[in-house]
Parts: sequence; C-alpha cells; structure tokens
Amino acid sequence: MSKRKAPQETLNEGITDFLIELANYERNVNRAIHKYNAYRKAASVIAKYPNKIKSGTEAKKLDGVGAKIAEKIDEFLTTGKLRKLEKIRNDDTSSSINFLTRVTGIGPAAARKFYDEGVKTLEDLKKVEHKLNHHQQIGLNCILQCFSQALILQELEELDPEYIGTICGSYRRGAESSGDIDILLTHPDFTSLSEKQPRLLHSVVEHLESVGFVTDTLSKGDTKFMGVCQLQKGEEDEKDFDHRRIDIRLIPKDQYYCGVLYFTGSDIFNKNMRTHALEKGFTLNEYTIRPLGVTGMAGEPLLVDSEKDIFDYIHMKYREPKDRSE
Ligand code: DCP
Ligand code: MG
Ligand code: MN
Repeated sequence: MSKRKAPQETLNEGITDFLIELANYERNVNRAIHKYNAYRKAASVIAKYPNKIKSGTEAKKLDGVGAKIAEKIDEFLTTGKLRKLEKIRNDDTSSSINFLTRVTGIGPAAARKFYDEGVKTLEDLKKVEHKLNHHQQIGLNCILQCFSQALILQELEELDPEYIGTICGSYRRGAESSGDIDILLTHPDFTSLSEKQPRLLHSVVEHLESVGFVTDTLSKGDTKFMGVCQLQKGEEDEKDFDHRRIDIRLIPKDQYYCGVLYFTGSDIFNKNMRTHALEKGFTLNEYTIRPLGVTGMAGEPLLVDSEKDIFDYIHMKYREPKDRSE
C-alpha cells in the first residue's frame, strides 16, 4: 500500500500555502495582527475542508473566508499565482524583513529596526553580531551552522547519493556553539562483514578539501579523519573565517546508528543510557547493542536501523538530540 496523505492535507494545499505566506507577511512586515489572524483562520478552515475548492464563491461559504480572500482564491485558481504575493516576494523590504524574522530571537519589531538601520542580510547580521542579544546570537549561530551542515550534506550527495552522513556531537544536540564538528559517514557498500573501504572516507575528505571547506589534516586513517575546516563568516572578499576542528568517521552501515547515538552524546547521557541498558540486560557501546545472557556473556549484535531501535530495545522513551544533555 502506498502511503497517502490524508486528503485534507493536500486537496487545497496551494490555497492554504499562499494564505499562510500572506499571513506571515502581514505579521512580519506590516505588523497587522488582525490581518494575520484573518489569513490564518481562513487557511485553517480551508485545510479542514474535505473537497477540492473550485471557486472563490465555494470557499466564501466557509466561516472565516470573506469576499477579499474569495477573490484571491479565484485569481489563484485561474492564473495559478497571486499578483500580490509576486510583488511581496520581489520587494526588497518584505523579503529582508521576512528573512530577519526567521532568525529565532528576532521578532517583527526587531526585524524592522534592523532593517531601518541597514541590516538586511545574513552578511549584515554577522557584522553587527555584537549588537545582538543572547537569544538572537543563538539564532544567528544556528543559521551559520545550518549552512555548513547543508554544505556538507550537499557535497556528499553530489559525490555519491548513497552516502549517509550525520553531523553529531554538541552541534546535533543544538548547542549554541560547538567545540568541533563531528561527522559520521556510512555507505551501503561498507558493513562490518565487508572489507575495509578507506576510499569511501578519503574521497569525501578530498572532495571537502577541493571545495575549500576542509583546510588542514591532522591525521587520516582508514576510518577516521581529523582535521580543520572553515566556516565562512565575513563577506566573500573579506576572508573572515571561523576555523573549527572537524572529525569525520566512516562507520559500517550496520553499526551506523549505534555510532550516531554515541557520537551525539552528551558523554553524560551516554553513560546514563549504558547503565539503563545494563539494567535491562543489554550491553551498549559505540558499535553495537547486544543482549546479555544469564551468564553475563554478550550475545550477537542486534539489528539496528535507527536510533529509535536502540531506545526501543531497552524500553527507553525516545529522546530528541536536544534533550540528551544528561
Ligand atoms: N563521547 C563520549 N565519551 C567520551 C568522548 C566522547 O561519550 N569520553 C561522545 C559524546 C560526545 C561525542 O562523543 O558528545 C562527541 O565528542 P566531543 O568531544 O566532540 O563532544 P561534544 O561534541 O559533545 O562537545 P564539543 O562541543 O566540546 O565538541
Ligand atoms: Mg564535538
Ligand atoms: Mn569530536
């Protein structure tokens, strides 16, 4: 059976999407909270409507959909777009303010203030980092980290779409800033029963070097690379780089999720989880989870296809990485 979304989620998605985009525009840019609420309400009513809407008139019968929204629905249904939204998207003020409000800690009012002071882009924000409050700095850091995460995963995908990569460590737990970047890597060709495949690690390192992300090598083995990478902070020509330690580990596919769990940490969380595992009769380490027999001997590694599998084996409620500080 193919998995299908519940019909109400997709039937009128085009309409609900544009209503939500308009709602955000009203709140973030115009700070018109009534209009924001009106669009949100219409979107929510339409999302629950069980039929595919064919006209504004049909939509107008719903509670919360007025004449103006009905008109927009008609325009959207006949032309496939909305002039108002096109204009908003092309408008420098709106798109800048919308971007700024996406940084956690920056609300519509702060976004407008930054905008009026000439702070419009990520580059601008980085320059006034000292002016940001604590919460906003976390938001900015988060965006920078997301960029490097996106870069690494994109490069992996380009190299070979079968790679699986996860950035672990404190970074994955959502820490404000991480000491280093811990990347775990696997590939279906590499399991604990197959031969060593150092090429799988080395080609990733070479690729990340060639795009200028990895800058130095401290050590390079068959399964573990230790080096330095750079996160670009300033503008292209200013060469203001933030250098970080980076570790990349290549892990056999069947041991990957035990590795991801272990290297996500924290170390205290790992210790507590191992203790819990022992109480339930399992021994857990960075490679495997194995049942303990009556004599205390560890059995064969259990099959693990996700981090959640490991929690399930030891009857522990799944914890998101951000909730794994202890
Ligand atoms: N780890 C562990 N026990 C250790 C060392 C590491 O369980 N003695 C695990 C948990 C860590 C993870 O490996 O979260 C990565 O190790 P790091 O030293 O990189 O630690 P963090 O990424 O958590 O913190 P930092 O921001 O300092 O890098
Ligand atoms: Mg780390
Ligand atoms: Mn590390």
